[in-house]
Amino acid sequence: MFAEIKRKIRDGERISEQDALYLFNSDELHQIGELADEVSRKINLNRAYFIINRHINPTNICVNRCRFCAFSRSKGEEGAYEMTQEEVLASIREAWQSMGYLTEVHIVSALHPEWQFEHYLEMIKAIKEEFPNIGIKAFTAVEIDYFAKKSGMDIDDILIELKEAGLDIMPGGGAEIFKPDVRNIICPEKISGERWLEIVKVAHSLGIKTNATMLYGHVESYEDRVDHLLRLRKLQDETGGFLAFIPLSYQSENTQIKVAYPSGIDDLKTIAISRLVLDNIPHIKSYWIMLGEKLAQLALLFGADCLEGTIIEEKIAHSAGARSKKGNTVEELVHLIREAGKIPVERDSFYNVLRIF
Ligand code: V47
Repeated sequence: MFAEIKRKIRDGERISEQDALYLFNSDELHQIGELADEVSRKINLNRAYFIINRHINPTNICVNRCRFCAFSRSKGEEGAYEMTQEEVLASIREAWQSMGYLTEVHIVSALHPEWQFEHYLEMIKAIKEEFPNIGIKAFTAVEIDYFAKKSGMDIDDILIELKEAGLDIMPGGGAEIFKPDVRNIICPEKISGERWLEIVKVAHSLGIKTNATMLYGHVESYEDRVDHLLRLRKLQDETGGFLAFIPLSYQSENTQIKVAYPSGIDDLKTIAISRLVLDNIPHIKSYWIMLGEKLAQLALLFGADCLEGTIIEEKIAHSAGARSKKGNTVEELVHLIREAGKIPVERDSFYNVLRIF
């Protein structure tokens, strides 16, 4: 079976649902990884990317209380916070000063009960006005749906206004696992997987590139993961709008779903199979925040080609017990990539090359 999968991949044929399931159930990690690395090198040569960016979460006050999330709070609850627009701008100024410059901000908020769509629009406008050259990656499909519901506007109009205000691309969060029975357990209040895909499709049709994620290692089965990957592959065939896929390794501390965290083997296998299934998505991110720096480095030999970025202050995974640092230096990211035998490449939000080390 593995030989046949290898033949398909080498002949440029797609692997099927059964093939992907076989790989998840297989113990042939080295072979799967080697094949994924081969594919990765075909797409991205011997490069591994990173970006000088800052993550900002303007609030953690959320009307949805997903059971896997340790970051969100209800209004008035201990630990709930809201940043002012000025605090958001100040955090970018600070990041710019400490890093020398910043290429991107990644903004993911929560579904705040009172903030209106205009608040987010003003945020993007103010950032673009002060930092016209910084790429803005902001708001998941879940937030876009919430803005539309709150304002009574259509998804198209929300996205058009955000784009005009300066939004460059959208992050891939909120996808979790698309299968409804899993979603009903882990995030019953969240929009459906279908709706997530629908909103992303609209974004792509308006020329807004997005990423996609998959949260794995909680209650889902391998079948659910394969279903998730195949739905993304199908949408990408239609739109070509996904830039990167990021498998998110579940962190369970302080959450309502307590399970043993995914093992390193599972993490590497998931990265590798993602690379093999998603033959039409150019980049696979090894998210060092959730994998830990050292496993994320190893994943660069298992099909991943991007370490995301410097991040500076990560909150979502760290609320749930992530053991990695909250941010990283360019020197350390370059070191991790070099020691993996890859060429470190600094990129912008669209994967244009800024610097080759
Ligand atoms: O949407 C929440 C996930 C996501 C937990 O697009 C958790 O470039 C693990 O989407 N354990 C936010 N994961 C992070 C995200 C992301 C990160 C980096 C880059 C990009 C990109 C996107 O984190 C959420 C949710 O799916 N999440 N809680 C948890 N306990």
